[in-house]
Amino acid sequence: LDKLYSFMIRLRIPGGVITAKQWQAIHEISEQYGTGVLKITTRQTIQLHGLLKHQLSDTIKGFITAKLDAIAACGDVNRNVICSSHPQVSPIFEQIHNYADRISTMLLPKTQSYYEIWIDDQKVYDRSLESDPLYEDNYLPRKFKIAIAIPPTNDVDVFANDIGLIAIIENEQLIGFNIAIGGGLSTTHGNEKTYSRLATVIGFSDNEQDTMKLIYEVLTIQRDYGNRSDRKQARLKYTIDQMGVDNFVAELEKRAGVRLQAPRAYTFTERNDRKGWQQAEDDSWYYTLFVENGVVQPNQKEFLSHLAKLRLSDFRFTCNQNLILGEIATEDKWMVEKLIKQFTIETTVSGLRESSMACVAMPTCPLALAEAQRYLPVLVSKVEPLLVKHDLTNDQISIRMTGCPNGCGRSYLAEIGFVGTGPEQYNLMLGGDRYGTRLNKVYKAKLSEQEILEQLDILFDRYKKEALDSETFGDFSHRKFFT
Ligand code: SRM
Ligand code: SF4
Repeated sequence: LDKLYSFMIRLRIPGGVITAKQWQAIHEISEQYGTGVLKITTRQTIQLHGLLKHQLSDTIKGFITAKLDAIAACGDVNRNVICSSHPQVSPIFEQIHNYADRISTMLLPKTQSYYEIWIDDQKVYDRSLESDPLYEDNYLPRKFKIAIAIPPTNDVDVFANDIGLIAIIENEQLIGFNIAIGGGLSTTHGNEKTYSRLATVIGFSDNEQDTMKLIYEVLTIQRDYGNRSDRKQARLKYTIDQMGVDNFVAELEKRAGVRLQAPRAYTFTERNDRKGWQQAEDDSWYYTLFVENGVVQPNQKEFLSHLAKLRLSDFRFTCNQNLILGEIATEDKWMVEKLIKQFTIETTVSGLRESSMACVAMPTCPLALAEAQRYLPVLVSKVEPLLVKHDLTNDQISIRMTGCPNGCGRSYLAEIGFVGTGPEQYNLMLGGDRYGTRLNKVYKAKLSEQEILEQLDILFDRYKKEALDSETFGDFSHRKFFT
């Protein structure tokens, strides 16, 4: 008897928007071939587990028929390009959002082997047409990530990316992007040479063609200078620190033939999703559904399937692992409201839970040292009474957990971060800010649940008594323990 191999598939959905028809296809594929569980990821897409080897070809054909693909969703290439999700943040949201798709397309590997392998195993393209000036024969030394933030929201955690674009908007016009490079979160326990790094803002570009050239050439520099002998030093953040930011920028400007301007001012004042009903400038309606840690619950899945069949909305994934039902016409809103009631979708959760995020970790992630997605909801239920005790119930403190130091749930950018160190054991990280612009640091290492709860009890008590006016928990911890 052969082994029963199973796989995970992650889709490439730049900017995270799909049609109702595509949602229906994903739903059906998950029922027919997967475990039935749909997981919204921290990079605005969806992944399915438990896909069996002998059904893989049919599964991928199903996605291709729905005009969905998994190309470059993993591997040493540019990954899913993410973008702020809430159209209400700007009247020119759509214009900026379109960049996600264009950048993703520009940076796709040229090989057509995906279709060759999964459609019919026939050579469908002439290899000579596949030469790839970007990835050449070696691809990148490591994965590569790009995010576009539309201030005032930093829902994408723009500084965690190899390239971060910050849209600069004046008088409701896009005047260009600040460009940040070299963000990345992963560390390795016990390896001092690894570190989390926020992307450095290197300048501003006011011309679309220049912006695209600059993005492209950051990748070619990483391709040519990135470390190919030590995988732990291969991300762009290490290449930049090895070269020095100024040298990197000089090389970038030379390759792109573009001179960067001084960065423009911007402010981030939010990171969470705007839950519930919101209306955009064009009067269409958006409903944001809280999906705890991105795991779509059975009642949510049924609701979404019903809704998808009615074709009343599109479906948008957020980098906070939630789901937005978008572009709902005013005359259709009542129907969506009716379904929301029918499937008991509207839930009230605490500010803490709403601001929580966890990576997958156990049981499917082979790198997990501790639980995350299955355990954070339990821990939050135990922390909530502490917030009540200290009269902090309405506080939206960000709390994130990852099962290992790779940081897939971006725990290094939380006010309260947990990084798994072993079974039922976590580093408690403090001092990150609420909007993803400052990294946290280890406050106490290798804590059990009981120790975590004891520490948080003491910390909330001190925060309540010693915080400055409007000081967030993250800023308070940073001031008290790390300055
Ligand atoms: Fe991740 C590897 C899950 C976002 C840093 N990540 C993995 C793997 C594929 C484990 C593996 O290599 O075998 C995980 C699959 C678990 C499973 O069972 O499904 C995994 N990463 C995820 C997701 C699904 C977490 C989630 O709960 O949403 C996220 C998928 C995003 C997507 O749609 O593409 C996810 N991963 C991230 C992020 C956050 C981000 O990009 O904003 C990070 C930190 C940012 C960064 O890249 O620095 C992240 N994942 C990693 C790393 C460390 C990379 C490094 O620089 O060393 C690994 C391990 C690796 O690449 O060797 C990793
Ligand atoms: Fe797995 Fe670690 Fe990523 Fe969590 S942070 S999904 S445990 S690789």
